Amino acid sequence: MTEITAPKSPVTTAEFADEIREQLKYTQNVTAEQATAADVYVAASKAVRNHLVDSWFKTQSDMVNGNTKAVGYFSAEFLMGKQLENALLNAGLTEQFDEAVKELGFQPKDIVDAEYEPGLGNGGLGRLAACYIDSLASLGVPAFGYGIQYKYGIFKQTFDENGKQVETPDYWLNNEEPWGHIDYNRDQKVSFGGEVVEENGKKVWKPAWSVRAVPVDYMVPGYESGRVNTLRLWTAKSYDEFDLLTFNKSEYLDAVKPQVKAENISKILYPEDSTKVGKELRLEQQYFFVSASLHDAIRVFYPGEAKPDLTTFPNKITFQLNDTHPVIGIPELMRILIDEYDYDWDTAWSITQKTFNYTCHTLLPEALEVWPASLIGELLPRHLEIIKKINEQFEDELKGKGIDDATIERMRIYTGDSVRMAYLATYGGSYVNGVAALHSQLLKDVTLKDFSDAYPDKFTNVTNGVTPRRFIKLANPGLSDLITEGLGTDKWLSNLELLEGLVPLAQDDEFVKKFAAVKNANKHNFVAFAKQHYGIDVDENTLFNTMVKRLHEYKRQSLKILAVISKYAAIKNGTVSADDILPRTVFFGAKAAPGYYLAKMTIELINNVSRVVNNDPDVKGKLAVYMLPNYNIEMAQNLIPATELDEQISQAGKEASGTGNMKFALNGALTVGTLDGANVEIRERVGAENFFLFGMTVEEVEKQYADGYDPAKYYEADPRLKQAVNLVADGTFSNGDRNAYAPLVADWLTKDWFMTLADFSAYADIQGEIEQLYRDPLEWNRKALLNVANSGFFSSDRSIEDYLERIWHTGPLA
Ligand code: F58
Repeated sequence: MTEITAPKSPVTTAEFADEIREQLKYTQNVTAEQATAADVYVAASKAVRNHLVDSWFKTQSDMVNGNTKAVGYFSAEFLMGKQLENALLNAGLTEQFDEAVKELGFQPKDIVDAEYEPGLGNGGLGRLAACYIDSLASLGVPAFGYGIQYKYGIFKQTFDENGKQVETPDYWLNNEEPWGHIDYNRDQKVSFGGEVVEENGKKVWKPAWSVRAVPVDYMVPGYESGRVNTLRLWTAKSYDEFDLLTFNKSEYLDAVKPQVKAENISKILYPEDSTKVGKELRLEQQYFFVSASLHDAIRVFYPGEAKPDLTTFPNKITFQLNDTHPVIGIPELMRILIDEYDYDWDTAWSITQKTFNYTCHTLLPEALEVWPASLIGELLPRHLEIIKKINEQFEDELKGKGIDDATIERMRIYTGDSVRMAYLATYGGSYVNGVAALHSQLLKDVTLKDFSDAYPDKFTNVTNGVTPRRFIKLANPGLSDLITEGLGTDKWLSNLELLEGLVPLAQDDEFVKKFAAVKNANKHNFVAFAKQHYGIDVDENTLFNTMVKRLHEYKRQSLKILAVISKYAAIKNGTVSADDILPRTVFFGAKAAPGYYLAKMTIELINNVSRVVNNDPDVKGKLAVYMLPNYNIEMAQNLIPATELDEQISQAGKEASGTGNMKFALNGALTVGTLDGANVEIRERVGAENFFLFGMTVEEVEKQYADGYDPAKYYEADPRLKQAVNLVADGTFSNGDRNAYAPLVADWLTKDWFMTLADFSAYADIQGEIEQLYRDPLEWNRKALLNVANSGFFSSDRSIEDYLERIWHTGPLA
């Protein structure tokens, strides 16, 4: 096998082992003999960090002193995953680390596993931000990720004895966290509330309270680029002194109230996914990190200047708004320019509009944030004034374009009682992009149609991507070695389109067999992982079929579980002969938002189907179903490489892009999916014959809505569906309790907004095709290999290059 040449590193194994020992001694204060895996993890992490410092400094000074525009990626979420292995890879220290820890008496895997995964994001949007900052650094583009260091990340998920989801707080900072450096000397003051008064003809905001935003810096090393960028996550601290007077009156809790209020701002990540949460604390969080970041960027690019020339600001940095969450940054930059730096409105507007761009990640109207004007007025009175003025200017501009009153009415940013953040972002920035070709088209045709008609040049597409470093190299070392062998180079890790070179090898049966062997080894490894983490015994001689993503009705986990139930019934009834049954293991992984009733009930149903099916001797060895708890990045890195069949079965027109679909294709799974989000582009690239397509198209869905959709009709028409629904209704999966899933069943039969029932027959039918192909391992693996070979487009490096060209108009440092 061709050896992967690690990037040159200045240290030997012996030196790196010494550096770890030094950290153990001087910062961990344990001897090498006393050290546990957790100690070595911290020590090694700090040692790696030290290796990155010089490149980090140089990147920062080149960024500030050069004339390459930087990127500021504003995101309420960065779902980073474990850091150590990634930092080692990008710093070119993997081999030294492996040998050094062995020398210290440990297995590398135990050290890497000792890291606690930070969960500072909900799902796709947060993970995308993490992939993008990895790619920015790898491409050598100077960039900041700006966000919040939540004390509590996404909740930890377990299931109770009835299969219900239980959420427990995830206090990830309970463990020593060697990556973030808290920099008390680069703090920013962020203020809230109060009122706006006029002083000498000028508006002056007199806030009621302030919090101290303190940055925690994470280095973001590029792969083989020699560049290290910064992820700056803000944590909230209180300015208020402890109120001694109140304390002396024995009212201790009242005395600490201001601290508690301030520090609450960065306490918890909202565990919502694609649903709106109109909570005051959330707006406080959004403003908190955006205000601190804007002031920080000015500090960084105009160091020590009391009166900087901020008309040059858009040449220094461009801000990408990751969904609507940071959009309050638009009026905030206006306020900073006008109130703090005395610019006139028009100059401020020109700077602001040039500086911001907006990425939309949804097609669900309810997920576009709308804030009550009263709430903004209370919390940010000056910003509400600015927003109103932006809206006036906007309406004038539209009139000037000859747009009719009814259209203007629909487009208003400020409606009199609320503020539409997506509209503010679209008007207030230079570009708007969707996250897959279909999504961007639907934004133009439907969601933001009026805007696209009025400002066609603003709209563009950047199809999402994922980082091949984490999701191929680290997650799937076996496949990585095979790719390198096949291509004769490891350059594909920074130029993923090179995977195309594998296409001819799909005709080489020996290579395909090696590919199949890698998949089987990954399945074997996952069996061990599943035993260790979940205590389950998975049969590796079955088709590994996976559906992992947030639990949402539009993603249609219901469709999958109904098909599983139908299959179970067919085996039980003997409708399929034993010979015709292809043994399958179905894995689900999904967190539901804590307040999302039907989503939580779906989890409970899956768990109970799992209990019934897995304990039924009649189906043993033929069908098994697992709802794996607490889906996170670590599970993804282990499960995706082991998966053979991936489920991307959302209702057409609802999944903006999906990024799991890309990870699976790149790891050699075949996809069963609808024409939705990036599935469309994946199928185009890997070839229709290498993708299991089923279900209605966007147009067919629209037609059904228009004609009046009746799910009961589908229930009556397909006996397989009828039987599956009946088994849920009759208590088969609830110990005879017919009420247990009544709300879910009622929803399916009377409403079924995402048309699960309408797509059921097509989905059930295509299973036959899937199973037929799987019986021919060589053909299956040939197609799976072609998925890998043709998915190079879905690297986040390519996405970032698209952003550079279409939106940011900048590039790597010289
Ligand atoms: C996801 N959105 C999209 N939102 O659903 C998915 O299709 C896309 O691939 C991905 O973004 C990346 O573009 C998403 O993950 C959230 O998690 C938000 C969190 C905060 C509240 C609103 C939803």
